[in-house]
Amino acid sequence: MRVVYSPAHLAHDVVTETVMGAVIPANEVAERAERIRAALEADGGFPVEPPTEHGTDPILAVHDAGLVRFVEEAWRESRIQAIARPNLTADTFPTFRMFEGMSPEAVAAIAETRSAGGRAGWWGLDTANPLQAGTYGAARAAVDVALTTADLVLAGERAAYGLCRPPGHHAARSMIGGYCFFNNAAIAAEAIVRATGQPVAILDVDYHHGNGTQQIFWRRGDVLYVSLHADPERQFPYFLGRANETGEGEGSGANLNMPLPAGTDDDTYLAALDRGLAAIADTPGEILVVSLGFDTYGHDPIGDFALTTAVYHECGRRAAGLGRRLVVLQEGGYYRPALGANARAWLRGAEGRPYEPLPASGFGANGSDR
Ligand code: SP5
Ligand code: ZN
Repeated sequence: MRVVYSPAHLAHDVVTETVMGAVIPANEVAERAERIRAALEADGGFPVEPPTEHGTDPILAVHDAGLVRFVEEAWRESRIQAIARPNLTADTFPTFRMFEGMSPEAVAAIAETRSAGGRAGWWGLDTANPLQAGTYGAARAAVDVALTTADLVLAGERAAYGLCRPPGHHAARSMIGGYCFFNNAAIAAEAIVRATGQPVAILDVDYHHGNGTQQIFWRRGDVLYVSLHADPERQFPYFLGRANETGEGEGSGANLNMPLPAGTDDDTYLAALDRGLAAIADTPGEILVVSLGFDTYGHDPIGDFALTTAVYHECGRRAAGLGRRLVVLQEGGYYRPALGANARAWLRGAEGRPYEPLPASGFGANGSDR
C-alpha cells in the first residue's frame, strides 16, 4: 500500500500539555509519526511518497477563512507581546454562557478581537492546540497528505494511507481543538464528493468522538459519518458524541455515533465495528474515508479501551471487506512504543496480507502486544 508522508510535521512539536490544569508531558508529539513511518518502512510493503501541493481552496471548502487566517498569523502576532513562551495556547474562551440573556443580534456583533490571546480563544475549543512557528506549515502539509492520499484512490488505488500529523477530526468549520487544526479527513471527503459527484462515508475509529467531522457534515446527506468512541459522558470532547445525535435536515440519519464503555475489549469493539460497517453498507458510495486512531489501544495513556495489536489487523480486514476503496488517514494514538506495530497491523489487514507481527524488540511494547 502506498503511504503519503511529509516531514513538515516535525516543525510542530511541543513538550508539555495541560490536562485539567495538570502539566504533563505532551502526548501529540512528532515522534508519533516517525514511529509509524519507521515501522512501515521496515515492513517493506509500504512505499512512502511526499504529498503534492493543493493550495488553500480545498481547506476553505470546509473551514471558515478566518480560522485559516488565524492559524497562519497567530504565532507571529503573539511574538509582539513581551512574555516568552514555547507556544501560543488559549486561556479564555467565549463560552455561550458569557452571552446569556443577550439578543441574537447583540451576540452576532461580538467579534474576534485583535489580540492573539483573544483570537486563540475565539477559534479554539480547548487548551490543546499549541501554535508555534511551524504549526501552519505542518497543518497545511497534513491536509496535502490527506488530499494526495485521496488522489491516489481517485486514480484507482484500492487503498492508500496518509500519515497525517497534526490530526484533524476535532477541528470543526470554525474551531480548532483536541490537537487538531484543519480537519484532514473532512477536507479529503469533501474533495472526493466534488471530484466524483458521489456520496462518501467516513468511518472514525479514533478513541475520541470526531466532533469536528460531525459538525462539518451535520446537515449533509451525501457524507455519512460513523464513529466508534469513548462515551463523551466520561471523555473528551464531552459535549458531543452521544447516540441521539443523528444529523439534521438533509443530513438527518447520516450521523451514527456509537459511544463505548471503559474497558471495551477486542470482541466488544469488533461487534460495534460490524454495526458501523453494516450502516455504511446500507448507503451508496464507492469510497470510504477512515479516520484511524490508535488511542483505543490497551496501553494508551489517555484512553481506557483494551484493544490489542492483533485486533487492528482484523479491523483493517473488516473495513476492507466492505468492498469500497479506502482513504485511510491517521488521527490519534499516543502509546508510542506500539504505534508502528498497530498501524502496520491495520494496514496489512486492509490489504489482505497476513498479520505476521514484527519481533517485539523492534516495535512492540515490553515483549507484548498489549
Ligand atoms: C486527535 C485526538 O486524539 N485528540 C485527543 C485530544 C484529547 N484531549 C483531552 C485529553 C483528556 C485526557 N483525559 C485523561 C484521562 C487520563 N486517565
Ligand atoms: Zn483521539
